Amino acid sequence: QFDPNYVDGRTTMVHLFEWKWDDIAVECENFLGPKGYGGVQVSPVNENVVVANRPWWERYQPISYLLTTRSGNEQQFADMVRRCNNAGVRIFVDVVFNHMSGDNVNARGTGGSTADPSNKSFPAVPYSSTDFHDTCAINDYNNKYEVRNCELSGLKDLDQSKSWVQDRVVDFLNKLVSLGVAGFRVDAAKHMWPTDLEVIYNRVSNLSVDHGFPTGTRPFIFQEVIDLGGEAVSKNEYTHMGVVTEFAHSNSIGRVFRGKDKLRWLVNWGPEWSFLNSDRALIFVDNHDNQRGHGAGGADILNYKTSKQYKMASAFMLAHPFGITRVMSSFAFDNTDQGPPTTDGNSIASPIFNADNSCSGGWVCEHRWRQIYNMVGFRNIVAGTNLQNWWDNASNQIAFCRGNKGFVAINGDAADLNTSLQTCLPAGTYCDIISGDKAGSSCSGKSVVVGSDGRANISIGQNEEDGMLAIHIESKL
Ligand code: ARE
Ligand code: CA
Repeated sequence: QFDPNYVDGRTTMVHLFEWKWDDIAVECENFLGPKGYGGVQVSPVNENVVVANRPWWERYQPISYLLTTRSGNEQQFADMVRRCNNAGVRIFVDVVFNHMSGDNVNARGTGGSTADPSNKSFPAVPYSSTDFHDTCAINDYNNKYEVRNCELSGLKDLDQSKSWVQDRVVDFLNKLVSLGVAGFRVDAAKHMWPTDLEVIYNRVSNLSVDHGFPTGTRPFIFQEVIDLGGEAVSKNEYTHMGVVTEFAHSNSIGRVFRGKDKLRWLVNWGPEWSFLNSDRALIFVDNHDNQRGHGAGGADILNYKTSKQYKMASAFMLAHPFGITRVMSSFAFDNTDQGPPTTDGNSIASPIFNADNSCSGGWVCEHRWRQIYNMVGFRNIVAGTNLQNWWDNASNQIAFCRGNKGFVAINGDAADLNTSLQTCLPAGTYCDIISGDKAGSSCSGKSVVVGSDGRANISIGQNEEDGMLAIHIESKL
């Protein structure tokens, strides 16, 4: 439940927010597999309420556990999981079972089911009012009973201590396991009692041997618990049964790369920043909530719109040994409710791919930015090594090695970085994977000449497109 179950040599998942299953299948084969991504977090797969103007968040209002959404149907989902597994890429499902839909008259679901959420009636499951907590609102995050037994944003709050509810949820999760998924993001875990979750998790089957998982493999479980301190519910209540989303990481990395904290202080990045231990922390620069002002973190969170700082923060996260990393892949948005690009106002549009790997058609595809996917490759290559030879200029210029396999330098100062640094790499000429790619014996970006003492002259101008540089043993020319 703590292991992402990646294929050997892979370390990082990407959240393909609101992508369609058919598009994800192709992406696994054409891009994610070849570039070394380990998995995909997909948007919720079960039927949700249809909301006028189709905001993205309608998918967090379940109507049933039928596998039909705007991303595709069950057959398309099954096909995607099979093809991604074949490409060496795992699928993690965002599962929503703290609640069902909020109030909605004549609610209709994406699979055609009807429901009467106002009366807590969801016949397609079926759930009726006795399966829910009494109606009350969460107003006080210092009261854990309220946080767990009342309604988050008016969403009808399921009672996970009821065996009927447990059975329906376990059936749903086991169905996904039988289709070959590798684990789950548990939405709103903070709003469910750990003892109830434990019962549910323990009843989930081992991963499917028919889909290539070794006998006895537990699903990877990462739980969405927002804990920036100062509330009744602690992230530590959940770490004995799975990994937890570390929002303090998202918040802190945003502050640092927005210039509210110095890069030199990153020297002790990890639990000393009050993060969870590395093997329990699911980390990210931004997620689908806080990139648009939902959830936690507010204005400190970086997203694709502040692209230079965003890429620097992502490079640091991926270069640093701490945590289990997730890359966000967004659609472009102007307001916080806006849903994904569509062809007709309803059907989700497919991304369009440009010659330089980037996307258009309303999709941002941060995971296809060279500075990000090359750092995913970097993380795979240096896996298992320690951070060593930390250097900083007592301000915002930093550098470090990952064993004798990789080196990264970051310049967050309003001044050029131009100095000789220890790279810990064997002598030779290396291609900087941030400014370019290695192709055969040539490099489309900057080259770095490492001497027999491991030192190299490192130069990152303050006005360069990117504020970092990275080389590793496989980028040697
Ligand atoms: C929508 C409308 C609401 C309406 C509701 C019901 O926006 O106005 O009342 O529907 O009709 C997402 C959106 C919500 C949306 C919901 C359902 O963000 O806006 O509501 O879908 O469609 C808390 C939770 C945390 C949660 C965040 C958003 O603890 O679990 O709020 N995050 C997950 C998902 C979200 C999703 C849900 C849960 C619901 O990632 O995408 O909501 O399934 C402090 C606390 C945090 C708290 C935060 C914000 O920081 O520490 O715990 O997070 O404030 O309240
Ligand atoms: Ca609850």
